[in-house]
Amino acid sequence: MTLQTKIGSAAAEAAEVLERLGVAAPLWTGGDRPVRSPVTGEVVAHVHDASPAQVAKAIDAAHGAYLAWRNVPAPRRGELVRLFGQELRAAKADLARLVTLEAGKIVSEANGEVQEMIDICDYAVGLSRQLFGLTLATERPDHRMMETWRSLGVVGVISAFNFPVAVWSWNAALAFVCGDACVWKPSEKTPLTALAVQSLFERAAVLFGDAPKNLSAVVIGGREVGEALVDHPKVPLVSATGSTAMGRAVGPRLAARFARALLELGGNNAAIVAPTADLDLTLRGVAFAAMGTAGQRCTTLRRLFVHDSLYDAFLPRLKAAYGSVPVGDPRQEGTLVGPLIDAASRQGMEQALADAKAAGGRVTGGELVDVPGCPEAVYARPALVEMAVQADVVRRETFAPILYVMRYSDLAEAIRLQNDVPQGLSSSIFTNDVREAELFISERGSDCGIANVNIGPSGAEIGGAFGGEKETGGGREAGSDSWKAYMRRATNTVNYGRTLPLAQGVEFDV
Ligand code: UN1
Repeated sequence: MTLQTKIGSAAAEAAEVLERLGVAAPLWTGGDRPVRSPVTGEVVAHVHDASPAQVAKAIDAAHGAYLAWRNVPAPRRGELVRLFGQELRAAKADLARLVTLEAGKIVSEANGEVQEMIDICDYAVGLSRQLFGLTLATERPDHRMMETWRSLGVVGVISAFNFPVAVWSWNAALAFVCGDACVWKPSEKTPLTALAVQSLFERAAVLFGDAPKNLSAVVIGGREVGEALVDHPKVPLVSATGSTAMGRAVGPRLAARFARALLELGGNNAAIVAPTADLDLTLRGVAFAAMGTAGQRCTTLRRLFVHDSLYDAFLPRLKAAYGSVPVGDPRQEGTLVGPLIDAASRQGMEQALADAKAAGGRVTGGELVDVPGCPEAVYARPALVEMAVQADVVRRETFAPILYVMRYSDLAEAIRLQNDVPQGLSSSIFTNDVREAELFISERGSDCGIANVNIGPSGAEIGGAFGGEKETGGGREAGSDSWKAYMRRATNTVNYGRTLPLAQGVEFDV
């Protein structure tokens, strides 16, 4: 399959958008690190890596900002986040365009990503008046016991290419209202969007007036930059999104210095299509969750268990969707599947497909899609692989658009298989049987951090806590009480009497 037209330069467009977003040219020209657009494969910019010493300097400066910021009342801190949300609204189309150019997302998904940032800003503004603690029953007379939530310090944020800006905002919007500062290491594949967000944040800070300088910083680079952030004693929390391998490296380093880790790692998300499923709705849910974002979300649907009674009716419809889904330039209207991020991603996809075939899998799709004039861009048709069993290749996460489909006859067995992977991020059941739906989300059901009914596993809203179990890392971000990760809880007991009764009846009279 071939795209009809040669697609336009991404470099010229990126330059225009960066300028409109106020990112100074010296930040994205003249550096040693080339930035490629997966849309065309072109190098669109050259950014500057931070040295470990520069990372330490950024952290020290952020720590200085934190010491001032923590004294600002939380609702006033919320005002800065409100202004930042306004900047995001005004720049939505440009920032989304940059997300498309740098991460390859189709236009509506790129807009959705920026919308997610706006949503978390609104959420954080409300939260800035709700950072409440409890008053607790004390066993001693004339005493009061309460818990108060205090700011934490400098929060390190390590983000991945697939949500190059939204994931930072889930952390940063909460961290700022909680009284913290942030130092952000974006994926080395997507530094431009991070520079753009930093520029918008700085605009908001100017409007705010007296925000301390250096409340937010971006440090670009590879592993050494991440390590400098992870190892710095003035960073009490690192929130890291990426592969399980990355989490395995980051987690123990943080633990060694008793810092907190908030980990959002791999997912190997499944859905069960039960006998009473509404197949039209299921088809759309599965198609978006499995093929959307070219299979490059942590929450992408990777495993599908279809009940025997529907398998032969449902599979041809799903295969037809795989055969017809428009793959191509994500800027073009009508495209639903954009490029893979790079050639390494394609290699991983090919390896997984070869392994699946060797394990008896029957592959539909998965071939390269040729885009004229862009030999270095990687476009692939999503692959559907029918598997007789949940082989090893199915149990590992391949960050590419591959959906493994398996039959099931017994729901308990399907739930066992859905849970029988190392990862535990997101999961779904499609059913209209209330018993099945409730069982799936019960104690004996899905073991994931996210368990949905009649919705695919991807596309979570910010209002809920986002994250997963097992090798997904256990972190929770965004809504519910996730804000507590960015604060320090203090228990305060006050004696307003004239005697000193000790707890547990202990006597100690001197
Ligand atoms: C991720 O893939 O890194 O639920 C995050 C979703 C999005 C976030 C995914 N809101 O798909």
